[in-house]
Parts: sequence; C-alpha cells; structure tokens
Amino acid sequence: MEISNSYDVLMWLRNKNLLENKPKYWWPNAGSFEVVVGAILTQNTKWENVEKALNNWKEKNKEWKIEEVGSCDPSFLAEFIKPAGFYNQKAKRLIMLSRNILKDFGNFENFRENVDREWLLSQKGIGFETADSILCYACFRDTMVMDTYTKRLIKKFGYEFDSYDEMKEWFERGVIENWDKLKDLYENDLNLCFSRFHGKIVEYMKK
Ligand code: EA1
Repeated sequence: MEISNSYDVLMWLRNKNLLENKPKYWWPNAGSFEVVVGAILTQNTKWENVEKALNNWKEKNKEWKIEEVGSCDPSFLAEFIKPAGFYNQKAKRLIMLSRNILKDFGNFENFRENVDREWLLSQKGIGFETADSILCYACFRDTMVMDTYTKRLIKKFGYEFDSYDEMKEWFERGVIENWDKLKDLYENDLNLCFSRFHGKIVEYMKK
C-alpha cells in the first residue's frame, strides 16, 4: 500500500468497521468534564484501567463534576482512581487542574469555549497529547491527537517525524488538503473527522 499523505491513511482505515458501536466523536461522553479526567488518567496506563477508574467514581457520585473534583481531598479522589495507576499524583493534578479551570474560566462550559493549547500546556502534568485530547474531545476543537499508536502506525508506512507537532501537522494537512472529498462523510465537521480518524487509528492498533 502506497501512502503519500494522511488522506491515504484515512482511506486505508476506512471500511474496516473500526468504530462500529462507538460514540459519534469516538471518545465516550465527548464534550464533558469526564473527558478531561480521562485524558489525565490515561497517561501511562491502558484505557481499560481508565474505564474502571471512571466508573468507580460514577457508581458512587453519579457523574464527574468539576466542582466536586475541585473541592475534594486528594486521598478521597485517589481511592476511586486507583485502577489507573499513579493515583496519588493523578489525584493531586486533577484537583489542581479543576481548581485552575474554575479560577480562570469560572465554569466548565466557559473553559470549553475559551481555553487554548498554551493554557493547557502551562498546567502541571499536561503535555502535547493530553492537551490535544482535551481540545479535540472535551472542547470540540479542530485538532488531531497524536499518540504512540499513531506514531507506530505511520512508522509501518515508512514515516518518522522529528517532533510531535511535525507529525500532527502532517496528519492535519492531508485531511485539510483533501477536505472537498471528505466533507460529506463528516457532515462538514472537521473536528468530527479528526476525532474519528484518531479513533480509528487507536482501535486498529489496539487489535
Ligand atoms: N483506547 C485506547 C482509548 C484510548 N484513549 N486508548 C480510548 N477509548 C476511548 N480513549 C477513549 C482514549
């Protein structure tokens, strides 16, 4: 298979039915604070463990609310997120992040509309992948997440990049340059395309 841009990768992944039974934007509960929590929890662990941690909290406290996380005790939160590993550190960072969101944006909805990548990257424990996951899946921004799955997949096709942002640029460019051909498939929604593209990559590589 000859791959000359990311559009070719997307076409290669199509018709493999990778997102059957998955939510529209792939990430469960896209657009909610729960995605912010999931993006932090998934660092250095498997998604299955994140799901356990997310559900632990939901069984007891119903949903993930930023005000509740921002005002809880690190040891209280840590107990719920244990399955995701590094739970003491992750608990502290989630509480700090929640407080900073509330301090700088007032509420989650305002954060979702107005946060930018620089703000996210200035937070302790947030790197490029986490920042882009939050922007794409919690804030519905037109941006594509790069992760180890993406890097491994594209290496199979003979591509390697010097930096996170170079790889990201390559992926986004291939989509944008072929947007005319993709528009209808993705309801004219670039975010939907980037979400599902990254989702397909993860689901393919996980198999
Ligand atoms: N699966 C593997 C996932 C992941 N990161 N890594 C996933 N499914 C939904 N996800 C969201 C985030």
